Amino acid sequence: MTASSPRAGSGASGSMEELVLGLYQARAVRFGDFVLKSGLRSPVYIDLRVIVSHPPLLNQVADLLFQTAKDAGIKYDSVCGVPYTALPLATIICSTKQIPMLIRRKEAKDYGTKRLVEGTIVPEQTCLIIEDIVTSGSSILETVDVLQKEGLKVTDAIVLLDREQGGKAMLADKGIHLHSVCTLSTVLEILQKQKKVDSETVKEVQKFIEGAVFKPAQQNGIAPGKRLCKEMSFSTRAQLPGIHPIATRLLNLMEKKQTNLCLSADVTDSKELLELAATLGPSICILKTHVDILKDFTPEVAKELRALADKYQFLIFEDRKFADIGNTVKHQYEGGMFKIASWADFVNAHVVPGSGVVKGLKEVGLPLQRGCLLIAEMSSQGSLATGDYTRAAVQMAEESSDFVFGFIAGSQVSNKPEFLHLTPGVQLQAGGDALGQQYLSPQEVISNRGSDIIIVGRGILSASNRPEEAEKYRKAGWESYLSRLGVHTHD
Ligand code: S5P
Repeated sequence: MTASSPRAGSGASGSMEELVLGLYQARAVRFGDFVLKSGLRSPVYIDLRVIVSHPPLLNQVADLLFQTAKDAGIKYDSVCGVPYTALPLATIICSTKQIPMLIRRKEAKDYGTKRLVEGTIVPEQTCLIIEDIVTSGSSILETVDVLQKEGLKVTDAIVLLDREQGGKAMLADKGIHLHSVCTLSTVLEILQKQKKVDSETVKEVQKFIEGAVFKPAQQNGIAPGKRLCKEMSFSTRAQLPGIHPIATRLLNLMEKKQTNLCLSADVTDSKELLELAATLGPSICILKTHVDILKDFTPEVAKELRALADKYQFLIFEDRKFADIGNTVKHQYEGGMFKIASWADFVNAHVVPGSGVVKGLKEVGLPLQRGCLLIAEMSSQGSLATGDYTRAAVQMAEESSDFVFGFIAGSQVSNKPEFLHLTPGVQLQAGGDALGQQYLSPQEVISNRGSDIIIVGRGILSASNRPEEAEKYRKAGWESYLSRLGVHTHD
């Protein structure tokens, strides 16, 4: 028996119907028009947390999960539920079947001081993972990761409901076999048969699911867990509820000017900077400055740059990379000779100081309706901004989305469409420089790695005809965005 075939643990299809109807009656599965946490609209909403309020259903689900593991012949020493919904399920299984349980802590903040797994860990023993629902498989993988770091073996995961959005393949890619009690197709089939849902809705849900499939890295060339298909357009994202006003402005002007090119105006002469802004202005959505490399900065330069930004409709991004305690960055942002906050639409910050850096910047920037990007990854060789560091940056952004609207990163690091991704280290020709910079093509960055905006400096600045070269980059970036939009379910 394949684990994902429509089945019930007891083997009778009647039990499967009973389960699905139980879930429907408990309102764990609902149909309508929902806006998901990611901002996507969905015709189906599944929330299995409610089953704790229905003890018979809770017991039934726990039993089916256990039976599925048994039928698949999995051998294991302990059980761990993916927090939080699966915790009571794992508890019931372990209590009724007398199996040792492990609890994974979800709070990742105090890595150094807190245990990440509670219970007795016996290295080399096998732990079975229990989960309520799987979409991309990323929650299960997080738990696998934690358990494996503790020396445990993890080979299998049992899930109540597989949404069939690629989670099984994503997990298989990481060596984890996913066994599901039932699939979303089975749920739809049963509810349609029971006349709880009409065929129109079923078709709509099927279309939604097909348009949002996650694929393993080697199939799509991007990191696991990334949304490859059914991309939202920039203008749709501009209207997402709760999106930062700077992101809205930027996305709208990108769509209007058909450009996702940010010019990295790394010149040392103010006149040259203003000339670049005036001649390349129509081709770009952002002009990025390093104001501290200008040898002749005056407040007048900032004023003129601001006027050109308003005339040609681009945003000004001061690439200051703040990286100090909140109180210091506040002064660096607001004062000194550059008074960055008074003219730059947005800035960026390293996350290494912790959330204080964002809090400090926010005190100055929020009243001025400014925004901030966090540096989640860097383009330079040997960058330490990877793995847990990148994840911490994403978490920090999510916690301050009233001020932070995106990332500097080499690829899409968050699948929340309200966050923008800007990628430096871009040239039409691959390669690098002598100081560790590494270049990728616009196509690679936008189409394959899921970023939104290319940041280009020397690729344009070293050309003899800069406006012509900027247009080349604009076209390459925009076409890559369009091709990404055009990719539907299959690549
Ligand atoms: O990881 C990074 C982050 C940034 S903001 N790598 C980068 O190169 N940058 C900046 O992007 C860098 O400071 C420079 O201003 C620009 C890249 O310039 P280019 O000439 O190599 O295109």
